[in-house]
Amino acid sequence: MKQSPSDLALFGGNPAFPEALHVGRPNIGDRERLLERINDLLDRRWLTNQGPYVEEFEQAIARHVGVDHCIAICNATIALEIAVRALEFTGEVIVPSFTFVATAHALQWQEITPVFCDVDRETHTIDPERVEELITPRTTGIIGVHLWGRTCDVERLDDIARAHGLRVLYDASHAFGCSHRGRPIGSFGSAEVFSFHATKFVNTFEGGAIVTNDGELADKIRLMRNFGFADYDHVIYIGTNGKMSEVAAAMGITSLESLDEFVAINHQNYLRYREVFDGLQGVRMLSYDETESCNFQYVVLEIDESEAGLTRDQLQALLWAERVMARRYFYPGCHRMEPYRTYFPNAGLQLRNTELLAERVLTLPTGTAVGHDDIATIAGIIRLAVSHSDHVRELLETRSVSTTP
Ligand code: T4K
Repeated sequence: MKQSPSDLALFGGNPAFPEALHVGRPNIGDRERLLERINDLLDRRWLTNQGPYVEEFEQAIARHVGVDHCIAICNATIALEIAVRALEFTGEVIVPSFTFVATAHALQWQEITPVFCDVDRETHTIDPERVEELITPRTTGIIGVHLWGRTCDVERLDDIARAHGLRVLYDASHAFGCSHRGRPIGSFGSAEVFSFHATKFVNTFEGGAIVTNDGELADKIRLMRNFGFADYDHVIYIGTNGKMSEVAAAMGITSLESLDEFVAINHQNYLRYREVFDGLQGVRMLSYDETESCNFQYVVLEIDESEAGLTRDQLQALLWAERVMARRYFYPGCHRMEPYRTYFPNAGLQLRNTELLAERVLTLPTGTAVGHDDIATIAGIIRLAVSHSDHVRELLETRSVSTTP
């Protein structure tokens, strides 16, 4: 069960935050335009099943990332499942463990074995060197995750895939609006999947999309998204219901209109956080390559206990008590979640960087709901905690505050 800040109340909450500050607080965009669009779709009485807003949203996404095909889906998890099936992955697929569990579930749900691969210590993305070691005769594909919007080593992954006759799918849930060597994320591998969940900087409440330049694959995905219907009463393929609703697409279109503003705010927040954490021992903030397009939607810290004097979990407990709901993405790593921990109890032995990062990473609130004053206060709490780490540890122990929220 998730705990609320009051379960952890240590200092009784920070007066600067009468309401908790959350990671993933949605960006809303132009509320009036959204409501106009909702009125339009109600007037039209066309609420789902490839309505005009979904068409418009798909075209806008395809244009934005420079691909031929965008298929809007009800969420990124179903999008991954459909893409996995459309790419005819079977047997084993190599995937990082340091990701949101949906990446692994999309495979296991279809009885395909996710073979967990370690990530690179610096980039947090799948390590191509390790990928090669995991290829077996049963391997049919690789899923790379552009974690935090920082892109995978797509060139190396492509080379490996080509050499072994594999296909690559990218989970680009974090990477809409990002680029790799100047090319927008969306056209790498056989297909890429975006998430437009409420917590993403561009959102459709719930939503996702598959983008590809492969026309045949796109046709298959469109069929799969709609029960395999090729026409009225005419089913030619196995399919599911992966459709996006009109209200979701209306939110998406509205959200896209504010994309530049959202990125600018995330960027400013990122720069502000960098400034305030500069030189703070044991607290390392992940940087983004500013020569690339970037959405800056995650502010990611690595806490090194030996220097900070506090574990990541102790710091998180303190922040929660102060109503800053920092998150341990992606703890504890998919391989330590069910059913994978039962299936592969020793997987961690091969996942050194994953294990390390799962213990150290903490993400902080950003987005349009977070102001510069909030950032200064959050940083102030963290600085204070690190500079008085002995005292904080003692407090956490004496007040028996759980350090594992
Ligand atoms: N692949 C990757 C790499 C992903 O990160 C994700 C999703 C997926 C695939 C699958 O995409 P989708 O199928 O969801 O489209 C959240 C999101 O639900 C999830 O979409 C996201 N990644 C993941 C990183 O974060 P939780 O379990 O952390 O959600 P929850 O309910 O704890 O909310 C997160 C934070 O956002 C909280 O601090 C509260 C805040 N929040 C959330 C919602 C929904 C709000 O303030 N308002 C809201 O409306 O998974």
